Amino acid sequence: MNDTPIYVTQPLLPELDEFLPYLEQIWASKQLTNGGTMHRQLEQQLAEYLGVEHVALFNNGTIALLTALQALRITGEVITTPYSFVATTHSLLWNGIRPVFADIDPHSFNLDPEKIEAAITPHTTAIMPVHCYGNPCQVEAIQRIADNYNLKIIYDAAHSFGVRDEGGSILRHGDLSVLSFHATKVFNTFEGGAIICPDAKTKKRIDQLKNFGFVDEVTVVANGINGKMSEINAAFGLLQLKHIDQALAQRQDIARRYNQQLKGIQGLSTPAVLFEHTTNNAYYPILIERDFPISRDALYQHLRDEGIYSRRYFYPLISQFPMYRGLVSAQPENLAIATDIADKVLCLPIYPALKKEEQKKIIGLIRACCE
Ligand code: T4K
Repeated sequence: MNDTPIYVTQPLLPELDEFLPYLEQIWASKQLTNGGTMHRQLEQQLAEYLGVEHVALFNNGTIALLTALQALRITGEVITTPYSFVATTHSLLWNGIRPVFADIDPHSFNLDPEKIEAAITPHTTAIMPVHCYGNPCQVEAIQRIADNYNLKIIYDAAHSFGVRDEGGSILRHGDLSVLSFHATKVFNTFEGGAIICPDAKTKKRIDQLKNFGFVDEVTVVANGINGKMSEINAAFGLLQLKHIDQALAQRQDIARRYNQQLKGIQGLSTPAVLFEHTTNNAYYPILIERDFPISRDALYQHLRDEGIYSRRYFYPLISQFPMYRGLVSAQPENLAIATDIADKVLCLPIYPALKKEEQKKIIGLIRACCE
């Protein structure tokens, strides 16, 4: 066993040799960005792979979220979760929208539909739920609320690459879904993201918004942003697609081993017992309860001391950060479940290249705390 640090994740990185032909093509074409061949191919191949109608690529997931809100002309208040990465709500602030936090469901760590309904005011225009860790939200209940109150739904699906339910891709739900292809994600383009669009008209508007609002050389219809993905990033995505099925299977194997070998530990819950649905194993969150021999933070530190960099995603809650904590909805009394989960969660390393002996070391260290 070597002493190389073991991080919570490592990017899916095919052999460098496999990437060189793509680079040669880009060099030969001299088209580096602004919707080149690689960009077009990746949009098409992703739509096929994911089983969705239209994909608009972006330079990262955050700009994609910003643009999704702009595309649907969302204003006023948006109901969202505090249990996510800050980019979720930062995208609201960048659009001058007030986030309204609602509490989460303890069986999915996603927005609780009942809490969404209770948070609606005359200013509410949309709901922004997150399929946290790739765990599907209660999409039907959320859709019913949106229909009843005439609200839009933008799913932050940053973690949800390849997640499906009985009817197909979970990315088909709501008005728009947004993916992240950041290096730490299941599928990565170094930096990148996408909006899943239900129809060609919506995709066209989104494509204009990610290109400064240009419609043609002399016409600008909106204060759009530069959200375009470069050819290098798109090419890397094309290469990733060739490896993604294997990568997802490797993640599943790792999750299964954790589930089996962390089963029955007093005070420790695994996703196998926590969640109703299976996910893409983008993350492996465990909960450390009070009857575990040491605290969550002590376990986090103990693993760190041994070179294992687990992460407390998502602690602190977004609602605890200075730009949000003054909001009435950000008060911990309003977010009891999210507060509790954030205090207990620890995401263990999971990524295709994680070696069996590395996983054994992680499991061994956790089990040793109980002896
Ligand atoms: N919505 C949600 C729900 C999200 O989770 C995110 C991003 C977004 C929206 C926004 O999407 P993007 O705009 O990012 O596309 C990471 C990622 O930066 C972020 O993309 C992600 N969520 C978030 C959950 O995690 P950090 O600050 O924890 O990353 P960092 O740099 O500490 O990386 C974690 C570990 O991964 C490192 O210890 C080592 C390893 N690593 C990381 C990178 C970047 C590598 O081995 N290689 C790498 O290149 O935020």
